Amino acid sequence: MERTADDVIESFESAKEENALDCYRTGQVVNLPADHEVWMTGDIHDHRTNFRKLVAAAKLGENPNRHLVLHELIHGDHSGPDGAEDSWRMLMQAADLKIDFPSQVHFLFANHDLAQIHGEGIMKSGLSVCEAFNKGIKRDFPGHDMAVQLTITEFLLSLPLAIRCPNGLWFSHSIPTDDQVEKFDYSVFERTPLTSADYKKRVSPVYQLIWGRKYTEAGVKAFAEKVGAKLLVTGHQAQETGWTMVGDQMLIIDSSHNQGVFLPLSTSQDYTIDDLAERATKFVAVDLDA
Ligand SMILES: [Mn+2]
Repeated sequence: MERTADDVIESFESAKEENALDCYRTGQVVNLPADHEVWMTGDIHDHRTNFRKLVAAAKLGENPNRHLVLHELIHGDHSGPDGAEDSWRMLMQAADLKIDFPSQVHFLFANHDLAQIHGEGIMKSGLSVCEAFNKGIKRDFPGHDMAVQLTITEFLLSLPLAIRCPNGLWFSHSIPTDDQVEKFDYSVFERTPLTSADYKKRVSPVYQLIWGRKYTEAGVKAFAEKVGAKLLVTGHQAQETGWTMVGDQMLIIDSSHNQGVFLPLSTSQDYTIDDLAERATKFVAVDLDA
């Protein structure tokens, strides 16, 4: 069924409110309860089969103590001949899922979200992914595209930055680079509401958190110590085989292709990095008809 602009705006507004009211959220961090399950994912980038598998396999309705973490859903490969790209639909499906399961679905703010808010910054095959995204909205909501874009911006700004579990797991889209770890403004995780200064390009804490790459084992260790975490799981960096380790405290996972993985975990069990890697589940191995 095609959705009207009013209907889409209402969904994103309700999901935005659910993000703000998330019963486990304090400031910009979601603190999951003990003895629950959490399925961490990597970037999805409008991979529709993986998203469908994830939601179907998670059976959130039948598993009230199971949480699903979603991030970097937008900017994928579904584009029309006019360059209009379609990933607002996946973002809306995720927003609807948050409305249906407000205490079980949690988002992480990612750099493609920030680029979309700023309306610039990421090119793919010579085209701006943000312009392509807006073009899709313009095509699907003629005359209402600015209102839909605005509600999407507000929804994206409502996403938390990190998730913690009682067993010392920390999830965020990425972490700051080594040279930023010391001076990083860690108060960003507690402050609310954040201001535009917190989202500024390059210099802001949000930007540094979600754009960081090429960190070393020492950088990972320093960041984990600063936030009081034992193990970090992030996305952000593409992984052909699904995941990679950085030292013995960080796992980077990718959910945007069929060799991609998700990570079903307990919020209380004591894990090592090898335990995490062992739990990485390939999307290609998820057979919904079985
Ligand atoms: Mn990213």
